[in-house]
Amino acid sequence: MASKSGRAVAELETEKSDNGRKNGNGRELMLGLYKMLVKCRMCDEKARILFRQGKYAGNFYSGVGQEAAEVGAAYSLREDDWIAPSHRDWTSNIIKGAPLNLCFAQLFGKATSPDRGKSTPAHMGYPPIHTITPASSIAGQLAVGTGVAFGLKKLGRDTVVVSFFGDGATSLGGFHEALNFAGVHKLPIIYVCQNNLWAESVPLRLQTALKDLADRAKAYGFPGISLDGNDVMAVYDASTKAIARARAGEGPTFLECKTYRWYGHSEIDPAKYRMKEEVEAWKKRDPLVLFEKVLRDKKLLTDESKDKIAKETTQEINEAVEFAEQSPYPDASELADHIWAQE
Ligand SMILES: Cc1ncc(C[n+]2csc(CCOP(=O)(O)OP(=O)(O)O)c2C)c(N)n1
Ligand SMILES: [Mg+2]
Repeated sequence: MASKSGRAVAELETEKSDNGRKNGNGRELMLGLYKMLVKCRMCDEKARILFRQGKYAGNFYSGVGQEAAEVGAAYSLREDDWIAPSHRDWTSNIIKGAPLNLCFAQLFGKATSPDRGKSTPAHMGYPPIHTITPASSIAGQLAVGTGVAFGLKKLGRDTVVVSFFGDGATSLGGFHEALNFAGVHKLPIIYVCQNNLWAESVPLRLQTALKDLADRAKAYGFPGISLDGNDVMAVYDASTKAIARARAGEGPTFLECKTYRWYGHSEIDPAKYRMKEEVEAWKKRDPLVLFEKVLRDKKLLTDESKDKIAKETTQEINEAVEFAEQSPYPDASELADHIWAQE
């Protein structure tokens, strides 16, 4: 798939900032995207190590390999916009601006986490930054995100929702009901499908006879676009346009990001159902390495600046892990607190 990076950057050179992240400057934008990709990759890899060290219970669903789709889709969101993440989107909280301390406290189930240790580790939401705790049932979160978009429209706000989900979710009834409703009511929502070819051990060819999942949007009367989900600028470009469309009241867009998860469905899945060759071929299309090459060609990244970014990120992560480790577990007495609204 051809990269859209060149066009996207040229357009962004003249674009005005609406979230403090674009700064009307392609250079700053690209470096910002790169740093976020690195942060998501390093946090995710750290989360995997911590799980294997037995530092926290439950499970973890790694998004390594899918960072360009995650970062590209959510990076240009405004503070007051919303994200409805699924099980593999723990890092969407990081992209939206959650402090790393809270993200790692969430994994550890500590009292300092946003839900005070109530949800399963990777099911993180954080109300102040408008990320919604994932619903565990696949496609369940699509109804929640769509409901929030409906509420925003009723309130007359120009805020939008990014809904993240996988290829497997598109086979379930909840997906079709949510998209149908959003099409009818022209809701301000961007449906971002991370098509990683597998739903746990079920391959895409047993999920659908379609070649492009984006074609599903035709049935609901709004645009569907298939993208190289490992090209961060291509995803950013498409997502920025979809967000602008949603803000203008023109309704939803479906973005299918074709990508791949490097590891098992979760940390307890050795993923023996996949061919080694398939995994290796996708690893050669590492979204970070692909973008690094773009930056080096534009003289925006050197060995030195790359090392500096990695070192600073490592330190930030280490401090957050220490905070999480030292935080107390919630007291048993608060088991039933924060579940029902207080009178
Ligand atoms: C309704 C329902 N069925 C099954 C599960 C178990 N489950 C959790 S994630 C998952 C796979 C989802 O695949 P996909 O939507 O492609 O997302 P991915 O895991 O690839 O990111 C399954 C089957 C569930 N949580 N909910
Ligand atoms: Mg999948």
